[in-house]
Amino acid sequence: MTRTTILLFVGCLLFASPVSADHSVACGSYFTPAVLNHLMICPQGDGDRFDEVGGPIVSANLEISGDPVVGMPATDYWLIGEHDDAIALCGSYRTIDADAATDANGMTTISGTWAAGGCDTGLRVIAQGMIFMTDPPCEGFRVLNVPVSSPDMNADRVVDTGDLSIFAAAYRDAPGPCSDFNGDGQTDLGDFAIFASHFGHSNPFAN
Ligand SMILES: [Ca+2]
Ligand SMILES: [Ca+2]
Repeated sequence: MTRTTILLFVGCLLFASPVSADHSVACGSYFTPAVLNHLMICPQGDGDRFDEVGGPIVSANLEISGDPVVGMPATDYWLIGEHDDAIALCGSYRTIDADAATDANGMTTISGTWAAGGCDTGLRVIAQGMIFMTDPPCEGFRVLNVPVSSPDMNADRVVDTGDLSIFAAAYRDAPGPCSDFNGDGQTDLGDFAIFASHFGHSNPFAN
Protein backbone atom coordinates (compact mmCIF):
# COMPACT_ATOMS: atom_id res chain seq x y z
CA MET A 1 0.00 0.00 0.00
CA THR A 2 1.42 3.34 -0.98
CA ARG A 3 1.65 6.34 1.30
CA THR A 4 -0.89 8.10 -0.92
CA THR A 5 -3.36 5.27 -0.43
CA ILE A 6 -2.88 5.36 3.30
CA LEU A 7 -3.53 9.11 3.35
CA LEU A 8 -6.62 8.55 1.20
CA PHE A 9 -7.92 6.12 3.76
CA VAL A 10 -7.35 8.49 6.61
CA GLY A 11 -9.32 11.19 4.86
CA CYS A 12 -12.13 8.99 3.67
CA LEU A 13 -12.60 7.06 6.85
CA LEU A 14 -13.25 10.23 8.77
CA PHE A 15 -16.65 9.97 7.11
CA ALA A 16 -17.04 6.22 7.33
CA SER A 17 -17.99 3.75 10.01
CA PRO A 18 -15.57 2.64 12.68
CA VAL A 19 -12.67 0.64 11.33
CA SER A 20 -12.30 -2.99 12.20
CA ALA A 21 -9.02 -4.05 13.72
CA ASP A 22 -9.37 -7.40 11.98
CA HIS A 23 -7.10 -7.08 8.97
CA SER A 24 -7.82 -10.64 7.89
CA VAL A 25 -11.30 -9.64 6.75
CA ALA A 26 -10.29 -8.24 3.39
CA CYS A 27 -7.66 -10.92 2.82
CA GLY A 28 -10.21 -13.72 2.73
CA SER A 29 -12.87 -11.70 0.94
CA TYR A 30 -13.63 -11.58 -2.76
CA PHE A 31 -16.16 -10.24 -5.23
CA THR A 32 -17.65 -11.07 -8.61
CA PRO A 33 -17.73 -10.41 -11.50
CA ALA A 34 -14.14 -9.53 -12.46
CA VAL A 35 -15.16 -7.35 -15.41
CA LEU A 36 -17.97 -4.86 -15.97
CA ASN A 37 -18.94 -2.70 -18.91
CA HIS A 38 -18.08 0.97 -19.00
CA LEU A 39 -19.26 3.00 -15.99
CA MET A 40 -20.04 6.72 -16.14
CA ILE A 41 -19.87 8.39 -12.74
CA CYS A 42 -20.95 11.84 -11.60
CA PRO A 43 -20.19 13.60 -8.31
CA GLN A 44 -23.92 14.11 -7.86
CA GLY A 45 -24.51 10.37 -7.85
CA ASP A 46 -26.66 10.30 -10.99
CA GLY A 47 -24.33 8.28 -13.22
CA ASP A 48 -24.66 4.66 -14.28
CA ARG A 49 -25.84 2.11 -11.76
CA PHE A 50 -23.66 -0.96 -11.28
CA ASP A 51 -26.65 -3.15 -12.00
CA GLU A 52 -27.01 -1.42 -15.38
CA VAL A 53 -23.48 -2.15 -16.60
CA GLY A 54 -23.16 -5.87 -15.94
CA GLY A 55 -23.37 -5.84 -12.15
CA PRO A 56 -24.24 -5.73 -9.37
CA ILE A 57 -20.96 -6.33 -7.58
CA VAL A 58 -21.53 -9.44 -5.48
CA SER A 59 -19.28 -9.43 -2.44
CA ALA A 60 -18.34 -12.29 -0.15
CA ASN A 61 -16.93 -10.97 3.07
CA LEU A 62 -14.93 -13.75 4.67
CA GLU A 63 -12.32 -14.13 7.32
CA ILE A 64 -9.02 -15.59 6.11
CA SER A 65 -10.23 -18.79 7.76
CA GLY A 66 -13.19 -18.81 5.38
CA ASP A 67 -15.74 -18.00 8.06
CA PRO A 68 -18.34 -15.47 6.91
CA VAL A 69 -18.39 -11.95 8.33
CA VAL A 70 -22.06 -11.76 9.27
CA GLY A 71 -23.98 -8.53 9.67
CA MET A 72 -21.33 -6.12 8.41
CA PRO A 73 -23.24 -2.85 7.91
CA ALA A 74 -23.94 -1.72 4.34
CA THR A 75 -22.25 1.58 5.14
CA ASP A 76 -18.97 -0.20 5.89
CA TYR A 77 -18.41 -0.72 2.16
CA TRP A 78 -16.39 1.70 0.06
CA LEU A 79 -14.94 1.84 -3.44
CA ILE A 80 -11.81 3.51 -4.78
CA GLY A 81 -10.13 3.63 -8.17
CA GLU A 82 -7.61 1.07 -9.31
CA HIS A 83 -4.94 3.77 -9.32
CA ASP A 84 -4.28 6.16 -6.47
CA ASP A 85 -5.78 9.62 -6.92
CA ALA A 86 -7.50 8.74 -10.20
CA ILE A 87 -10.98 9.09 -8.75
CA ALA A 88 -12.11 11.76 -6.30
CA LEU A 89 -14.03 10.34 -3.38
CA CYS A 90 -13.41 12.28 -0.21
CA GLY A 91 -15.41 15.32 0.70
CA SER A 92 -18.58 13.31 0.50
CA TYR A 93 -20.40 11.74 3.37
CA ARG A 94 -20.79 8.50 1.47
CA THR A 95 -19.87 7.67 -2.10
CA ILE A 96 -21.66 4.34 -2.18
CA ASP A 97 -23.07 1.80 0.23
CA ALA A 98 -23.74 -1.89 -0.18
CA ASP A 99 -27.39 -2.78 -0.66
CA ALA A 100 -27.67 -4.47 2.73
CA ALA A 101 -25.67 -5.79 5.63
CA THR A 102 -23.78 -9.02 4.93
CA ASP A 103 -25.97 -12.09 5.32
CA ALA A 104 -25.33 -15.38 7.11
CA ASN A 105 -22.88 -16.33 4.34
CA GLY A 106 -21.06 -12.98 4.45
CA MET A 107 -22.67 -11.99 1.15
CA THR A 108 -24.08 -8.68 -0.06
CA THR A 109 -24.37 -6.72 -3.28
CA ILE A 110 -23.52 -3.22 -4.55
CA SER A 111 -26.04 -2.13 -7.18
CA GLY A 112 -26.37 1.64 -7.14
CA THR A 113 -24.51 4.67 -8.43
CA TRP A 114 -21.06 5.73 -7.35
CA ALA A 115 -20.96 9.44 -6.49
CA ALA A 116 -17.49 10.43 -7.64
CA GLY A 117 -15.50 11.97 -10.47
CA GLY A 118 -12.37 11.19 -12.44
CA CYS A 119 -11.22 8.44 -14.75
CA ASP A 120 -9.69 5.02 -14.22
CA THR A 121 -9.42 1.54 -15.65
CA GLY A 122 -10.84 -0.29 -12.68
CA LEU A 123 -11.81 -0.14 -9.05
CA ARG A 124 -11.04 -1.70 -5.74
CA VAL A 125 -13.47 -2.74 -3.02
CA ILE A 126 -12.99 -1.84 0.63
CA ALA A 127 -14.85 -3.13 3.66
CA GLN A 128 -14.31 -1.75 7.12
CA GLY A 129 -11.30 0.19 5.91
CA MET A 130 -9.41 -2.69 4.34
CA ILE A 131 -8.95 -3.25 0.62
CA PHE A 132 -9.98 -6.62 -0.74
CA MET A 133 -6.79 -8.49 -1.49
CA THR A 134 -5.93 -11.38 -3.77
CA ASP A 135 -6.04 -14.89 -2.42
CA PRO A 136 -3.72 -15.65 0.50
CA PRO A 137 -0.89 -14.76 0.98
CA CYS A 138 -2.73 -11.58 -0.05
CA GLU A 139 0.08 -9.66 -1.68
CA GLY A 140 -1.96 -7.72 -4.23
CA PHE A 141 -5.24 -5.87 -4.64
CA ARG A 142 -8.26 -7.42 -6.23
CA VAL A 143 -9.29 -5.20 -9.14
CA LEU A 144 -12.65 -5.05 -10.81
CA ASN A 145 -11.82 -4.20 -14.40
CA VAL A 146 -14.25 -1.54 -15.55
CA PRO A 147 -13.47 1.59 -17.56
CA VAL A 148 -14.66 4.52 -15.46
CA SER A 149 -15.07 8.05 -16.78
CA SER A 150 -16.85 11.17 -15.64
CA PRO A 151 -17.86 14.60 -16.89
CA ASP A 152 -15.99 15.72 -13.77
CA MET A 153 -12.82 15.18 -15.72
CA ASN A 154 -10.45 16.90 -13.29
CA ALA A 155 -11.94 15.07 -10.30
CA ASP A 156 -12.64 18.11 -8.17
CA ARG A 157 -16.22 16.95 -7.43
CA VAL A 158 -17.99 19.47 -9.63
CA VAL A 159 -18.74 19.52 -13.37
CA ASP A 160 -17.95 23.02 -14.53
CA THR A 161 -16.10 25.12 -17.09
CA GLY A 162 -12.77 23.64 -16.04
CA ASP A 163 -14.01 20.25 -17.18
CA LEU A 164 -15.47 21.77 -20.33
CA SER A 165 -12.03 23.05 -21.28
CA ILE A 166 -10.53 19.61 -20.74
CA PHE A 167 -13.31 17.94 -22.71
CA ALA A 168 -13.01 20.42 -25.57
CA ALA A 169 -9.25 19.84 -25.80
CA ALA A 170 -9.75 16.07 -25.77
CA TYR A 171 -12.50 16.31 -28.35
CA ARG A 172 -10.29 18.32 -30.66
CA ASP A 173 -6.84 16.89 -30.11
CA ALA A 174 -6.66 13.82 -27.94
CA PRO A 175 -9.81 11.77 -27.56
CA GLY A 176 -9.45 8.85 -25.22
CA PRO A 177 -11.19 6.75 -22.59
CA CYS A 178 -11.48 9.67 -20.15
CA SER A 179 -13.55 11.71 -22.63
CA ASP A 180 -15.63 8.73 -23.72
CA PHE A 181 -18.56 8.95 -21.32
CA ASN A 182 -20.74 6.31 -22.97
CA GLY A 183 -17.97 3.77 -23.50
CA ASP A 184 -18.45 3.34 -27.25
CA GLY A 185 -14.78 3.93 -28.00
CA GLN A 186 -15.39 7.35 -29.52
CA THR A 187 -15.35 10.92 -28.25
CA ASP A 188 -18.15 12.61 -30.12
CA LEU A 189 -21.38 14.55 -29.78
CA GLY A 190 -22.94 11.71 -27.83
CA ASP A 191 -20.37 12.30 -25.11
CA PHE A 192 -20.90 16.03 -25.27
CA ALA A 193 -24.61 15.45 -24.72
CA ILE A 194 -23.80 13.46 -21.58
CA PHE A 195 -21.42 16.18 -20.45
CA ALA A 196 -24.07 18.84 -20.98
CA SER A 197 -26.68 16.89 -19.05
CA HIS A 198 -24.38 16.76 -16.01
CA PHE A 199 -22.99 20.28 -16.29
CA GLY A 200 -23.21 22.05 -12.93
CA HIS A 201 -23.57 18.83 -10.97
CA SER A 202 -21.57 18.55 -7.79
CA ASN A 203 -21.32 16.45 -4.71
CA PRO A 204 -23.87 17.83 -2.25
CA PHE A 205 -21.65 16.79 0.63
CA ALA A 206 -18.39 18.22 -0.76
CA ASN A 207 -16.38 20.41 1.52
CA1 LIG B 1 -14.47 19.14 -12.22
CA1 LIG C 1 -18.33 7.93 -26.61
